[in-house]
Amino acid sequence: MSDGRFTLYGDRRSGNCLKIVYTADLLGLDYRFVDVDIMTGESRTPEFLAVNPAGQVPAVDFGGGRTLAQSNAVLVCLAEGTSLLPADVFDRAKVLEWLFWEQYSHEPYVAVCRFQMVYEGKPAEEREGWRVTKAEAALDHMERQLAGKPFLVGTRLTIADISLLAYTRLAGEGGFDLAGRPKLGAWIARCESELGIAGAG
Ligand SMILES: N[C@@H](CCC(=O)N[C@@H](CS)C(=O)NCC(=O)O)C(=O)O
Repeated sequence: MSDGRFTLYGDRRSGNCLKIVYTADLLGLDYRFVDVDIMTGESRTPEFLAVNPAGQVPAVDFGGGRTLAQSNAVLVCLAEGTSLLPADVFDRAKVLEWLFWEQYSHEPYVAVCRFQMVYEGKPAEEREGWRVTKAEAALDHMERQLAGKPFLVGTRLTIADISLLAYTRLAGEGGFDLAGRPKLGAWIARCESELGIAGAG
Protein backbone atom coordinates (compact mmCIF):
# COMPACT_ATOMS: atom_id res chain seq x y z
CA MET A 1 0.00 0.00 0.00
CA SER A 2 2.77 2.42 0.86
CA ASP A 3 5.01 1.36 -2.02
CA GLY A 4 4.45 4.46 -4.06
CA ARG A 5 4.48 8.19 -3.43
CA PHE A 6 1.41 9.50 -1.65
CA THR A 7 -0.01 12.87 -0.73
CA LEU A 8 -0.74 13.76 2.89
CA TYR A 9 -3.18 16.62 3.42
CA GLY A 10 -2.64 17.99 6.89
CA ASP A 11 -2.05 20.69 9.41
CA ARG A 12 1.43 20.71 10.95
CA ARG A 13 0.10 21.69 14.38
CA SER A 14 -2.27 18.73 14.51
CA GLY A 15 -1.15 15.63 16.41
CA ASN A 16 -3.43 13.50 14.23
CA CYS A 17 -1.40 14.68 11.24
CA LEU A 18 1.96 14.56 13.00
CA LYS A 19 1.52 10.88 13.92
CA ILE A 20 1.43 10.13 10.19
CA VAL A 21 4.48 12.33 9.55
CA TYR A 22 6.40 10.53 12.33
CA THR A 23 5.51 7.11 10.92
CA ALA A 24 6.19 7.97 7.29
CA ASP A 25 9.52 9.62 8.12
CA LEU A 26 10.65 6.71 10.30
CA LEU A 27 9.84 4.28 7.49
CA GLY A 28 11.51 6.51 4.90
CA LEU A 29 8.36 6.73 2.81
CA ASP A 30 8.07 9.09 -0.12
CA TYR A 31 5.22 11.56 0.30
CA ARG A 32 4.15 15.11 -0.42
CA PHE A 33 2.68 17.21 2.41
CA VAL A 34 -0.08 19.62 1.43
CA ASP A 35 -0.94 22.18 4.11
CA VAL A 36 -4.65 22.54 4.83
CA ASP A 37 -5.65 25.34 7.21
CA ILE A 38 -8.66 24.05 9.13
CA MET A 39 -9.26 27.49 10.66
CA THR A 40 -9.83 29.30 7.35
CA GLY A 41 -12.15 26.89 5.57
CA GLU A 42 -9.55 25.04 3.52
CA SER A 43 -10.93 21.72 4.78
CA ARG A 44 -14.34 22.61 3.36
CA THR A 45 -13.44 23.31 -0.26
CA PRO A 46 -14.87 21.02 -2.97
CA GLU A 47 -11.31 19.95 -3.81
CA PHE A 48 -10.58 18.87 -0.27
CA LEU A 49 -14.00 17.28 0.26
CA ALA A 50 -13.26 15.11 -2.77
CA VAL A 51 -10.33 13.66 -0.81
CA ASN A 52 -12.13 13.44 2.54
CA PRO A 53 -15.90 14.02 2.45
CA ALA A 54 -15.83 14.30 6.26
CA GLY A 55 -13.87 17.55 5.86
CA GLN A 56 -11.10 16.67 8.29
CA VAL A 57 -7.36 16.34 8.20
CA PRO A 58 -5.38 14.18 8.00
CA ALA A 59 -6.36 12.68 4.69
CA VAL A 60 -4.17 10.69 2.36
CA ASP A 61 -4.37 10.17 -1.38
CA PHE A 62 -2.55 7.04 -2.49
CA GLY A 63 -3.55 7.58 -6.12
CA GLY A 64 -5.84 5.58 -8.33
CA GLY A 65 -8.89 6.76 -6.42
CA ARG A 66 -7.58 5.37 -3.12
CA THR A 67 -8.12 8.02 -0.48
CA LEU A 68 -8.01 7.36 3.24
CA ALA A 69 -8.91 9.38 6.33
CA GLN A 70 -8.81 8.68 10.08
CA SER A 71 -5.25 9.04 11.33
CA ASN A 72 -5.01 5.63 12.96
CA ALA A 73 -6.34 3.87 9.86
CA VAL A 74 -3.60 5.60 7.89
CA LEU A 75 -1.00 4.39 10.42
CA VAL A 76 -2.17 0.79 9.96
CA CYS A 77 -1.92 1.17 6.21
CA LEU A 78 1.61 2.62 6.32
CA ALA A 79 2.95 0.24 8.96
CA GLU A 80 1.71 -3.04 7.46
CA GLY A 81 4.61 -5.43 6.95
CA THR A 82 6.94 -3.55 9.32
CA SER A 83 7.85 -4.04 12.98
CA LEU A 84 5.60 -1.06 13.78
CA LEU A 85 2.57 -3.36 13.32
CA PRO A 86 3.19 -6.89 14.65
CA ALA A 87 2.28 -9.85 12.47
CA ASP A 88 1.15 -11.93 15.46
CA VAL A 89 -2.62 -11.58 15.65
CA PHE A 90 -2.81 -11.04 19.41
CA ASP A 91 -0.04 -8.44 19.47
CA ARG A 92 -1.65 -6.80 16.48
CA ALA A 93 -4.98 -6.66 18.28
CA LYS A 94 -3.26 -5.11 21.31
CA VAL A 95 -1.96 -2.38 19.02
CA LEU A 96 -5.51 -1.84 17.71
CA GLU A 97 -6.79 -1.77 21.29
CA TRP A 98 -4.55 1.22 21.98
CA LEU A 99 -5.48 2.91 18.68
CA PHE A 100 -9.18 2.70 19.49
CA TRP A 101 -8.56 3.87 23.05
CA GLU A 102 -6.57 6.82 21.76
CA GLN A 103 -9.47 8.03 19.65
CA TYR A 104 -12.19 7.44 22.25
CA SER A 105 -10.56 8.10 25.61
CA HIS A 106 -7.50 10.27 25.02
CA GLU A 107 -7.68 12.46 21.90
CA PRO A 108 -11.13 13.99 22.61
CA TYR A 109 -9.81 15.25 25.93
CA VAL A 110 -6.05 15.87 25.73
CA ALA A 111 -6.10 17.08 22.11
CA VAL A 112 -9.27 19.13 22.38
CA CYS A 113 -8.00 20.95 25.50
CA ARG A 114 -4.85 21.73 23.52
CA PHE A 115 -6.97 22.86 20.57
CA GLN A 116 -8.82 25.29 22.80
CA MET A 117 -5.53 26.80 23.97
CA VAL A 118 -3.34 26.60 20.85
CA TYR A 119 -5.86 27.19 18.07
CA GLU A 120 -8.48 29.23 19.92
CA GLY A 121 -6.05 31.10 22.16
CA LYS A 122 -7.93 30.39 25.37
CA PRO A 123 -6.17 30.39 28.76
CA ALA A 124 -5.99 27.07 30.64
CA GLU A 125 -8.72 28.19 33.03
CA GLU A 126 -11.22 28.36 30.16
CA ARG A 127 -10.85 24.71 29.19
CA GLU A 128 -13.98 22.63 29.88
CA GLY A 129 -13.65 21.12 33.35
CA TRP A 130 -15.18 17.76 32.49
CA ARG A 131 -12.78 17.42 29.56
CA VAL A 132 -9.79 18.27 31.74
CA THR A 133 -10.84 15.59 34.24
CA LYS A 134 -11.06 12.96 31.50
CA ALA A 135 -7.72 14.04 30.03
CA GLU A 136 -6.01 13.73 33.42
CA ALA A 137 -7.55 10.25 33.80
CA ALA A 138 -6.25 9.22 30.37
CA LEU A 139 -2.73 10.38 31.23
CA ASP A 140 -2.92 8.56 34.58
CA HIS A 141 -4.03 5.39 32.77
CA MET A 142 -0.98 5.57 30.52
CA GLU A 143 1.31 6.13 33.50
CA ARG A 144 -0.05 2.97 35.12
CA GLN A 145 0.10 0.91 31.94
CA LEU A 146 3.73 1.82 31.32
CA ALA A 147 4.91 0.38 34.65
CA GLY A 148 7.77 -2.01 33.87
CA LYS A 149 7.27 -1.67 30.12
CA PRO A 150 9.40 0.22 27.62
CA PHE A 151 6.58 0.54 25.08
CA LEU A 152 2.80 0.10 25.08
CA VAL A 153 2.84 -3.27 23.29
CA GLY A 154 5.73 -5.70 23.59
CA THR A 155 9.32 -4.55 23.74
CA ARG A 156 9.50 -2.50 20.54
CA LEU A 157 8.07 0.73 19.22
CA THR A 158 4.75 0.21 17.43
CA ILE A 159 2.13 2.51 15.93
CA ALA A 160 0.34 2.29 19.29
CA ASP A 161 3.20 4.33 20.73
CA ILE A 162 3.34 6.72 17.78
CA SER A 163 -0.39 7.34 17.88
CA LEU A 164 -0.42 8.04 21.62
CA LEU A 165 2.81 9.99 21.51
CA ALA A 166 1.49 12.63 19.12
CA TYR A 167 -0.76 14.42 21.59
CA THR A 168 0.80 13.16 24.83
CA ARG A 169 4.13 14.84 24.08
CA LEU A 170 2.23 18.09 23.43
CA ALA A 171 0.00 17.79 26.50
CA GLY A 172 1.81 20.72 28.14
CA GLU A 173 0.39 22.95 25.40
CA GLY A 174 -3.05 21.86 26.58
CA GLY A 175 -2.35 22.93 30.13
CA PHE A 176 -1.34 19.51 31.50
CA ASP A 177 1.65 18.91 33.77
CA LEU A 178 3.34 15.56 33.16
CA ALA A 179 5.97 16.11 35.87
CA GLY A 180 4.19 13.80 38.31
CA ARG A 181 4.10 10.97 35.78
CA PRO A 182 7.71 9.74 35.52
CA LYS A 183 6.98 6.61 33.49
CA LEU A 184 5.08 8.64 30.94
CA GLY A 185 7.93 11.14 30.75
CA ALA A 186 10.50 8.39 30.22
CA TRP A 187 8.30 6.76 27.56
CA ILE A 188 7.95 10.07 25.70
CA ALA A 189 11.73 10.51 25.67
CA ARG A 190 12.20 6.89 24.54
CA CYS A 191 9.74 7.27 21.68
CA GLU A 192 11.19 10.63 20.63
CA SER A 193 14.64 9.07 20.57
CA GLU A 194 13.41 6.19 18.37
CA LEU A 195 11.73 8.65 16.04
CA GLY A 196 14.62 11.13 16.02
CA ILE A 197 12.42 14.07 16.96
CA ALA A 198 13.27 16.84 19.37
CA GLY A 199 11.76 17.02 22.86
CA ALA A 200 8.51 18.94 23.11
CA GLY A 201 9.39 22.01 25.16
N1 LIG B 1 -10.66 10.89 14.14
C1 LIG B 1 -10.01 11.76 13.19
C2 LIG B 1 -10.00 13.16 13.75
C3 LIG B 1 -9.61 14.16 12.72
C4 LIG B 1 -9.74 15.56 13.25
O1 LIG B 1 -10.36 15.82 14.27
N2 LIG B 1 -9.12 16.48 12.51
C5 LIG B 1 -9.17 17.84 12.91
C6 LIG B 1 -7.75 18.38 13.02
S1 LIG B 1 -6.83 17.45 14.22
C7 LIG B 1 -9.91 18.64 11.85
O2 LIG B 1 -9.73 18.42 10.68
N3 LIG B 1 -10.75 19.56 12.30
C8 LIG B 1 -11.48 20.40 11.44
C9 LIG B 1 -12.92 20.02 11.36
O3 LIG B 1 -13.33 19.02 11.97
O4 LIG B 1 -13.63 20.74 10.69
C10 LIG B 1 -8.58 11.26 12.91
O5 LIG B 1 -8.03 10.54 13.75
O6 LIG B 1 -8.03 11.56 11.84
